[in-house]
Amino acid sequence: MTTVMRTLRFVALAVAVLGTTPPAAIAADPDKGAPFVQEPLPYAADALEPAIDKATMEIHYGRHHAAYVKALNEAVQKLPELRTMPLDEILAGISKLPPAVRNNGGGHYNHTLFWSLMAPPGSGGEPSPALKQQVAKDFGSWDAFTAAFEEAGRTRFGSGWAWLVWTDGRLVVTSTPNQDNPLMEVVDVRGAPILANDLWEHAYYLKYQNKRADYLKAWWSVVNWNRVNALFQTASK
Ligand code: MN3
Repeated sequence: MTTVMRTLRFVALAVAVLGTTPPAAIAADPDKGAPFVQEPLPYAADALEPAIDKATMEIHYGRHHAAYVKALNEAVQKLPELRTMPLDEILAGISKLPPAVRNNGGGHYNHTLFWSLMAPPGSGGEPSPALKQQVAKDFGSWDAFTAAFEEAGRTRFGSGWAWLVWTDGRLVVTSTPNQDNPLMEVVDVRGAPILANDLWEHAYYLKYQNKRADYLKAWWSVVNWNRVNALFQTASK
């Protein structure tokens, strides 16, 4: 990789962290034996307290997400055509690929997006007027939207994700099992992810134990609305 390419890659990462590109921009690096890379957390492990405790973040990022990236890299060793494909393109055709790519590719994509959708309390900004207007149109009110999002999280049985998705010119709340996501052609609601919350017990169990509903309520305090606004703007234009 040349210095220019490295610089471009750094700029792309910086732009991604600042929230002006869609989450699809997880590129594989064919120069590497392991093409998929776990980028650094955009904040310290204790930065999301009290909603999410430091130990949970350390284990979630350092073990769970890292394991998805490792297993995805192992899975694509046997599928060389995937080694140069952006992850969003891989996920869009997931029904033709092995379960290891679905589970670990989804896991890598979802967690990379998830970290970017959170920020230390008080630093994530506010929902934009455009987002608020669209939410009012599609859900009736902001409170109706947050209630629907929490309900999607509460009622997903077992492990999965709650989503706010832009699809067919409107915002929809949905949930997926395991590491599936709205990019995959196999899910109920396909579209552009705008907001996502991790419903796996590993995301909250140390602090909240069986009280998933309490985690879902506390989580609003660490949403990075600046990032959500940018994803909505990109998806809806
Ligand atoms: Mn997780």
